[in-house]
Amino acid sequence: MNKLKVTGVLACIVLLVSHLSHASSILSGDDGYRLWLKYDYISHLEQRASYSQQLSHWHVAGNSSTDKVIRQELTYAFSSMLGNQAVDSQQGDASLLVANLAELPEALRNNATDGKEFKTDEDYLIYGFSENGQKKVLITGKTDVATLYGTYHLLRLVQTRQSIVSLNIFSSPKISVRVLNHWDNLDRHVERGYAGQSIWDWHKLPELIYQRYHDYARANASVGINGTVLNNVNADPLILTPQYLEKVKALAEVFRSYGMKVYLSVKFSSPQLIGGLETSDPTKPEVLAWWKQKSKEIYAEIPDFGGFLVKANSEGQPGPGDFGRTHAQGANMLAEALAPHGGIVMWRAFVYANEKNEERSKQAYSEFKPLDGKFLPNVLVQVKNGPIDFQPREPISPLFGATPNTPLMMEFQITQEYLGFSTHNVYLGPMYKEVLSTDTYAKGKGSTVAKVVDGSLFQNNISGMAGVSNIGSDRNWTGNVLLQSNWYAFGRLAWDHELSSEEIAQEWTQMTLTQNTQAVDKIVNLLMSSRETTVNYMTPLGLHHIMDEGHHYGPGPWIKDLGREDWTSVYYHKADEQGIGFDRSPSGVNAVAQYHEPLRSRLADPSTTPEEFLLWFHHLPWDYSIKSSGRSLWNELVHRYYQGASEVEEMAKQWSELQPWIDPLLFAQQTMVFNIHQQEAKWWRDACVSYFQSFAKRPLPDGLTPPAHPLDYYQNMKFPNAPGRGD
Ligand code: GCV
Repeated sequence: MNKLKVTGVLACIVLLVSHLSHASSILSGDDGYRLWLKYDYISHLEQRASYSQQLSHWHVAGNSSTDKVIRQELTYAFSSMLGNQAVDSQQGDASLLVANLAELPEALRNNATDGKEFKTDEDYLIYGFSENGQKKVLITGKTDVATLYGTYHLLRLVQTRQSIVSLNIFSSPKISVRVLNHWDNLDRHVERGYAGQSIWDWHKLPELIYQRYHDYARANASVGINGTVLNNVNADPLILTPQYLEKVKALAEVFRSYGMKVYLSVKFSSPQLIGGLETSDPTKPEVLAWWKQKSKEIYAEIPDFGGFLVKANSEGQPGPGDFGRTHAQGANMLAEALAPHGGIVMWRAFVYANEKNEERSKQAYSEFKPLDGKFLPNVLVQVKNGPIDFQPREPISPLFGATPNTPLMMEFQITQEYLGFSTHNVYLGPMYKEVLSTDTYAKGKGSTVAKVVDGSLFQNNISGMAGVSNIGSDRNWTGNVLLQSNWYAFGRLAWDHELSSEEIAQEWTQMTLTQNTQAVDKIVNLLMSSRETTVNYMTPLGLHHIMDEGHHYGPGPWIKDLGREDWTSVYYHKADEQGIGFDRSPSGVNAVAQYHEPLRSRLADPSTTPEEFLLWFHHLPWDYSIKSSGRSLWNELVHRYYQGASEVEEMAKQWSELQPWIDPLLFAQQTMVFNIHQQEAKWWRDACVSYFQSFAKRPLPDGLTPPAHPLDYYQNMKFPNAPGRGD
């Protein structure tokens, strides 16, 4: 064989091998389906022995369908983590006892509950005690669902290798309604969904119940999520027809055992669209009668139905405004229909209309503030965290703290509509925490958003938090395993907003990815900085809504001339030769007036506005001096774009070093995601820097590599088939 031929053969082999290394057929392993409930075998001998000793005999006292779920979970978890060393046994012999408070022997109940007040049916207690010289653990609460939550807590302790000796953990949810919002259409398209199709196979329901429905409910229960809104807020009225209610009922029956209620998004004009009425005016008796009858029909089939979520008079959806009525009149009519059955209305405050001729960030406040106190007790007004729309960073919505007599429910987005879809690795725990810990000053210092939302600030008797789901039919549920952490973090924070995003990241990592402490630290660091990194390469210094039009995939700061001014990017950044930013101060649209003092004055002045919100509230000259760095605004903007993109490279590098500790399949998949993430962060950087440079007309700071292509290259990129589009 001559040299040329040898080189040729070698090249073929190299090509084949590199091709194979991307072929899934040679890799088997963790595909992410098991989420954080993997229960991997505890390979450390001493650890396993110590847990086995403590958990060797367990007993679940009750016999409800939830108790059966607990039994199944313990059987599965212990056989998986400990080998078949733990057995379901008699109550007297059990070292782990799961039992309802009411059924406990009096002495044990008194000792265990000493000084603890069980305020809700979901509160649980995990209590370690000794009996006849044997160490035991009790999980108890007023209901079987409470003990299910306690069981998941105990399993989490084992999964994160914590001690389960002498436990005395009492936990009570800080928020009562903790729900996912699925923006899933009945044809299985998920609006703003980036993980495949809807997990609800409406066509095959009610007969076909996928195991996935159970696993979905298990995952939710394990983090304390107690409800799900099955369908898109841009609602199809058909959901309320008998044909679909039968399917809803089938799902409700699965979820009930896991403590999850089912809710539905409803179209306000349903009485006309499916009820044959001539109007949907909430003041007309026949309209109320229709909703009452519909509610009766639903509760006859689903006695624990949660209630309705409504998007009204927003982005083309019908609402009470169509009949000259207020949001309160619309919400109250539905609330009246649901009240006899114990249902609630979650009425969204995401409204903005052309006719009002008011700046978009101000409209929700203007419309809802005057309605404070006008809603019935079973109505929650659901408010997005920021005043515009789930941007990588927004100031808080000024509605938080503005309605002392109306409970406000938080709406977070878990799916990444404006955060790079499912190929950008962004852990949202820090963002949720940033919002929740922001001070509204509504009742003086310390009036945090969390206290508004959990009802403690204004003593509301109902509280709620919703997360727009990132779940789809993808085998790994969320399109990218790292993004499972956002579903997880949402649930954990909805239960207890005082947890830190770091501890949540840590427990999620240990349960999902690896037990190696060094690797866990690395991953937690990577997760913790990921959101700030994303803000840097997408929307630094308070820029917002500069994504490409419609689908919101990729950069589009040049977008203009759409049906509405406030759908364009140029409306939001207002870049010109003088400077950049939206003047929402008193010299501009005065959106700051909607906040309480001292926030209002702080945000009114660029020198006291936090830098992360500078261009949200102010239009500033390109040479404005940035306090923290001494750079000019132009140089700072460019610096942050470059910093963000290089941080993603660093994240990818960190990830590549984790190979020894991560399942090979999961590692390979995630590595490919990181490759996309790196490319897209650079794309964001280059497109935005080129575009803004065309106004700033200033050079890039020394030492930076200029964008790879001219501006029109980025402007001409088109993605007509980007996933998750709204209709
Ligand atoms: C479900 C944004 C999204 C829409 C979404 C809307 C809403 O505008 O782009 O897809 O509609 O918010 O929250 O209602």
